[in-house]
Parts: sequence; structure tokens; C-alpha cells
Amino acid sequence: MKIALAGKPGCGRSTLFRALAGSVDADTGKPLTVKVPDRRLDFLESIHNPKKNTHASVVFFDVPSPSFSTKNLALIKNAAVLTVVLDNYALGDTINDFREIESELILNDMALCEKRLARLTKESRGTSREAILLAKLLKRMEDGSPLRILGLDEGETGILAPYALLSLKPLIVVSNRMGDPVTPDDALSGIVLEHCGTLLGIDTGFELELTEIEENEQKQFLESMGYSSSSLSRLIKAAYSALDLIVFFTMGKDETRAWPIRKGATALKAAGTIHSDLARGFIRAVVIPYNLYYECPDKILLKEKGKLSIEGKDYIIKDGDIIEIRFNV
Ligand SMILES: Nc1nc2c(ncn2[C@@H]2O[C@H](COP(=O)(O)OP(=O)(O)O)[C@@H](O)[C@H]2O)c(=O)[nH]1
Ligand SMILES: [Mg+2]
Repeated sequence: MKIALAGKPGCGRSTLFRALAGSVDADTGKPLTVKVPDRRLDFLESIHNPKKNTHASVVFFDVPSPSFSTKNLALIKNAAVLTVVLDNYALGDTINDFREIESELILNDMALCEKRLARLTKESRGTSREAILLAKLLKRMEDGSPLRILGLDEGETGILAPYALLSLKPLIVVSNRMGDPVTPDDALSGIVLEHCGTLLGIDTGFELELTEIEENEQKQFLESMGYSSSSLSRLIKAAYSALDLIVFFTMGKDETRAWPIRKGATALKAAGTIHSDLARGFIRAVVIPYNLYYECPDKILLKEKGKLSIEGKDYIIKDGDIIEIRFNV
């Protein structure tokens, strides 16, 4: 999963990037791949002691200034989630900056939709499903609505997917140095909510300083300042939630592994995520909810107690399910 970090010059984007990298020397010109921290996976690893423990990962990009130039927009288009950093520590006016950036995204989307619509009209396809949709979207964008607030259905987002429209991307707004938790009466929080974004307060300067001290002291420091967890954890959690992702696990002597998957995915889909053979030859899934396994990390005992669920291909995967696919190819 790719997450773009964008914002106005001096907003603290690179400071956040370095804090996420856990190093003041991190090269902001390169994508940063980080493991998704997961205590549940750590527990599974401690039980199985496997040859390999595979975390889910995310990739952060620091989109250079100006973040919304044509050249840099390509970087944002490439990302699954757009994170906009707002300067709330120095002279920044977060509400004004947010509005400006949002307009930038909308204007870019409008230009693209207009171009595409003109082309469809020229090819006498002005009454096609796509053309009608584009005309509808343009009308809303003219009124200042970003596409992510329109509640488009799957068919519509499917039509739009090739255009990677910016204001349709899941949005996380980082108010740099606003403190945590975000106060609900804050004007910015109201606007971000209206725009269907997720607002996080992150003190990027403080988080970067934290990377300089011992790891076990970091947690204590965070808590003493009233932060629930590191900016990395909070950003990833927000991104997973914005993308409707949950996690299931597989475990064994060779590998314990976390697999992100869309909420609502079936056991068959999960099987295919692991390997296409598992989907092709799917027989059934053996499912153990993580909490059950945490309390009794012994599969044989769980089986004797009748606690293993045997599920078919239409079973809906739940967050934290530990699954084993029985298959035959
Ligand atoms: N005190 C303080 N300084 C910050 C914070 N975030 C950024 N800065 C400073 O603001 C300047 C610009 O930050 P930088 O991350 O390079 O901005 P960018 O242009 O968005 O990449 C740097 O001198 C940072 O040290 C913060 O949360 N607190
Ligand atoms: Mg920078």
C-alpha cells in the first residue's frame, strides 16, 4: 500500500517522513517501506518460532514541493491514500491551507473530467454511462465538492478507476503539532469530517526527537505526553480504516504472516490472496479467531474442544481470523 505525504512548503512533511523512518538521516527522496506493527503477529511468531515472520508493509512517499505541480501529481496519483500535512506549529492557517489544497485537487480532477467528456462527446458517446457520470461529477465539483464525499457506488468508482482522480482518494489530514486527541470542537475537525477525511494530530518535531532515544523509553515518553501510540501506528491505522482493510493471519513452522484484505472479503478471496492454487482448489477454510488462539495457543486442544470452525468459500473473513486453507489441485 502506497501512502503519499503532500503539503505546502514547510508544513513539516519531511519531518514527518523522517519520524516515520525512525531516523533524522532518512533520505526523503526515496520511498520508505515500513513494516506494519502488529502485536498479534508478534504473538503468533513467539508461539511458532517460524523461519520467517512476514509483516504487512506500507510505502510512504514524501511528495516534494510544490506537491501539486503536474510533475508531482503523478506521485500522488500512484498512491492508494493521500496524506496532507498542515502546518499547525508555526504560522500556518490550517483551515485556509486545507481549503486551498482541496481546491487544487478538485481543479485537477475537473480538468481531467472535462477533457475526457469532450472526447466522448466528439466520438458521439456523449450519452454513454461514463459521459453521464462525468457530467454529474463536474457539476458537483463546480460547487466545490471533492469526489470522495459523493458516496459513489462500486460501478461508478470502477468506471473512474483508470483516471486515479485525486479528490476521490481516501484522505488523511495531519495537523502538525495539534496535540492528541483531536478536540472535537476544533473548526478544522468539522471541515475535515465534512470532506470525509480522517484528521490526526501529530507533533512531527516531537516524534522525530523521539527516534533519538531508546526504543523502550519512546513508548513511555509518548504516553506521558498523552499520545496513544506512535505517529506510524496511528497513520497506518487511519490508512487501513480509510481503505476498509482488515487483517487475517496464517501460521505454521515455516512462516507466520499478516495479510491485509478488504472488509467483506470471502474465504475464497483470502485463499486467492495467499496463492491462486489455494483459490482454484479450495475445499474449506479452518478458522480460529485471534482472541481464542491467544487464550489457548494450542490447535490440537482447540480441536478437541470443538473450537475450530470449518468454513466454506463464502465465509466472510473477520479481522484477526487465523486461517488455514484446505485445498486440492
Ligand atoms: N518545532 C517544530 N518544528 C517543526 C515541526 N515540523 C516541522 N518543523 C520545522 O519546520 C521546518 C520545515 O519542516 P520540513 O519537514 O522540512 O517541511 P517540508 O517542506 O514540509 O518538508 C524544519 O525546520 C522543521 O524542523 C514541528 O512539529 N515542530
Ligand atoms: Mg521537505
